[in-house]
Amino acid sequence: MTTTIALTPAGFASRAAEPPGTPAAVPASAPARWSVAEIEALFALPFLDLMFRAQETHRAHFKAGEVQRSTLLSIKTGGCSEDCGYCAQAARYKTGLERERLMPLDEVLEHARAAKAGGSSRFCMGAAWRGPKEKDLEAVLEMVREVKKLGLETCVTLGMLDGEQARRLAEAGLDYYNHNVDTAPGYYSEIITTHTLQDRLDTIGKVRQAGINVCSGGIVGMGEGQHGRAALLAQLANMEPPPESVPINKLIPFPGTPLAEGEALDPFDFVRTIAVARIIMPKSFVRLSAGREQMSDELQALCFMAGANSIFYGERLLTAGNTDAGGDMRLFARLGLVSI
Ligand code: SAM
Ligand code: DTB
Ligand code: SF4
Repeated sequence: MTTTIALTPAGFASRAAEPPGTPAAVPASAPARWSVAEIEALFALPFLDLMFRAQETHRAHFKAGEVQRSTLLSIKTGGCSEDCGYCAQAARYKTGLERERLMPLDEVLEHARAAKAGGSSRFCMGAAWRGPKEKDLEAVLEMVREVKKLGLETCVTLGMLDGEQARRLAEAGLDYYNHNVDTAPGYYSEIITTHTLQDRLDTIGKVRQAGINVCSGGIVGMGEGQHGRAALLAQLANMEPPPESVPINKLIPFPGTPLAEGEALDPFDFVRTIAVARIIMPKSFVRLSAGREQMSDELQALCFMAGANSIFYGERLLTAGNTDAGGDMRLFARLGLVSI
């Protein structure tokens, strides 16, 4: 993939078959399966009505104001074989990122101790792989065992897994596996061609089967449109059960990637995405994820009101910057948010 992706593929973002003003059915209680049309109807609610419903749902399932904090660490940066159009770590894009080897265990533990001392409850280790090779997996299993001993919850994101790899991660005591579906089913091949959405779903299935909690979400602001955001959330909400943790990332446009030049998302559409995720996945932790560094305190406060109850905490995500911990703690204090 060398050219910039067209951000509004013909026939995708618009629902031309429906006349404008078609009455939107907004179910009052959760249906067994959410249709994309029902989710679009939620997106179409007046902003304040949507926020009210999201708050009601949030308070019925969680303590208002409690926010979980996870710290991320890139344990293997860059040089990835895949062509995900948003990713600074894909070897094929000239993003200026230096490829690094797998981080040694002692260095990982130093970061984990700092995360624990800073108040994070979960430590997430990410690797820029299509999937782990045997030697790499062995090293990651050791990291999981040792990080757990520090009293932190563990999460890893290593790309695609087979059943045996998932089983071994579970045996090492892994708490969460992050594997995002990333975008709408109908848009996936516009963004990624080196693996399929079905590959991702297969890995998620294996993680579930191994008894590991699922962390799966996506990225918004890649030109998917409101229909695309509804379709992204539909596939998450209709998983049985939905993921325990749902990261909602706002695209960080990296120079050199095919998605570097797209039109920025309206911030209220980002907040709407959080609110709809909260309503249709009432028991999941919804994580306000990538893109927070570019958000004002006021916009983040709206995201918390919309039902976000988890963040990535610490000055780095994987390769991109994140809001600094001091700024986050000041914001928590100003808003009366409590870390869990
Ligand atoms: N290679 C593994 C994989 O793809 O699952 C793990 C690492 S990958 C970087 C983890 C997730 O980071 C992706 O699924 C994507 O949702 C998110 N991500 C990557 N680049 C991003 C960007 N530029 N903006 C927002 N989120 C991004
Ligand atoms: C997720 O959904 N977001 C995190 C985590 N899971 C691994 C990653 C965000 C990456 C942002 C871009 C970067 O740092 O390179
Ligand atoms: Fe980036 Fe993961 Fe895609 Fe590799 S598989 S290019 S690390 S998002």
